[in-house]
Amino acid sequence: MSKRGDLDKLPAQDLGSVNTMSGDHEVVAGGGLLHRRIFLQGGGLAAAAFAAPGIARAETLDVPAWTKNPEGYFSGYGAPSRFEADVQRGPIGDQNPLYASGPGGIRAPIHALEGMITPNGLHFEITHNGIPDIDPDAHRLVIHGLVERPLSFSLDALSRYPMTSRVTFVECAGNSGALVRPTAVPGNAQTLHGLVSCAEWTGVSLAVLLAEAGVDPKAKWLLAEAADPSSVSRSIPIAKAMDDAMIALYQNGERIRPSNGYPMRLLVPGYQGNMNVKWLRQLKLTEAPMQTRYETSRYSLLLDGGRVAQYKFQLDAKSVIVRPSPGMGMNGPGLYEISGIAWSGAGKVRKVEVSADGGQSWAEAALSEPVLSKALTRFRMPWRWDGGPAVLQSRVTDESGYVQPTRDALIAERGQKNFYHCNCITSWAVDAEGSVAHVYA
Ligand SMILES: Nc1nc2c(c(=O)[nH]1)N[C@H]1C(S)=C(S)[C@@H](COP(=O)(O)O)O[C@H]1N2
Ligand SMILES: [Mo]
Repeated sequence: MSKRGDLDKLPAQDLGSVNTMSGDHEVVAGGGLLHRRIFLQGGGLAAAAFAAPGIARAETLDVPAWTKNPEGYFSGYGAPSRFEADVQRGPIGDQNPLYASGPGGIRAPIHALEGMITPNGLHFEITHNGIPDIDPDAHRLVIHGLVERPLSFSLDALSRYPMTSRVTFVECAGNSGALVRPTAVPGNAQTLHGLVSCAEWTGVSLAVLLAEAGVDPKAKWLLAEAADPSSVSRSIPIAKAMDDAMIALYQNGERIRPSNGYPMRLLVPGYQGNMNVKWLRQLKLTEAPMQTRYETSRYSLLLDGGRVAQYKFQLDAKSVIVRPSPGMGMNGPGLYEISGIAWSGAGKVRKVEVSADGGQSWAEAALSEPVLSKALTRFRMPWRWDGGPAVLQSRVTDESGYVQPTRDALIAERGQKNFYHCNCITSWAVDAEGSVAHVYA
């Protein structure tokens, strides 16, 4: 690939010496899916099998202009190569991504990234009312309510506690919600599924701070409230707070970005994005949930028959193929690597299966290490595209045994009245010209 943007051509790859009937290049499912062992360490044959037209016999080694010009200087804070300028977050709908203030969001370019970590400048963002300009020295986090000792922490004070790090995803409960619409919208991986990102977050375990304040046994919930103009506030079960919640201070090694909650945010791994309260300023321990706006009017699931599923916090397992995906044309028949991301709010990804025939047959993909609990997991699947129409799907199973549902199954269970927690299988149709589109299969 010469560029990473929307109009990429995937590299055409030569079948070379691949024997589709034997050994490591065995066809294991319809549409030309090959055994994942081609990617596993020690497989050894991957390089030869993927020999692409871009690889030529080496005869000369040019000395281009850049080799002769020692240009370029250090910078205090680095930026990506100018050739990567089209790797950008994208607005939601028609909204201007450069809004100066107020509510909005911006989606991560998941189709243009690799591995499991989202660079900080590309992490998706949702803000319900602007991005506050918080002075870290003046900011305080207050823990009060049903505690023995109400406490107020400066950023400095928090930084004196032992810190922990964990790699975890944050996903908006509204991510992928367009898939409940009656007809398939012509979106791509970013516009349909870009409200998820994954970072290494470092901070202080919430259990440590709660122990410091002394939890009253009557406390069953805590209200987490923000210092931004939207005052996002959510009720968090005390069990989650004591389990793996964190007051995050760092994002991928540096201070959290202003738009992601600087100088501190609540992190509740695997729970609805909205509960990861950014710009956190108070935790109030209570006996019961507080029925805040963001757990009543929003982020609750309206079901058929006038019922509402409230306090469904955990995000169920989801996966999506990002390469190929709409906007990336195929470049002739041959071998391709299908690459995608999978995650689950319940724990680790156990396996991802891929189909090239619209779900009639499946083959297991290779998972890239490390596979971490409640983190994005990269999967890869070797595919020999014969140049004909194909429908690509991925289906994740998590360590709890939960299997990502088909769209029909999800709608049968929940109806189409709400778009939250939409985690059904996505279908990308590849046509004979090699263009890729979002379809319902
Ligand atoms: N204070 C505050 N916290 C917030 C929000 C907000 O608008 N204000 N948005 C929430 C929503 S809806 C989501 S999906 C996540 C997004 O986190 P991110 O912007 O770091 O990706 O933050 C949550 N925390
Ligand atoms: Mo969200």
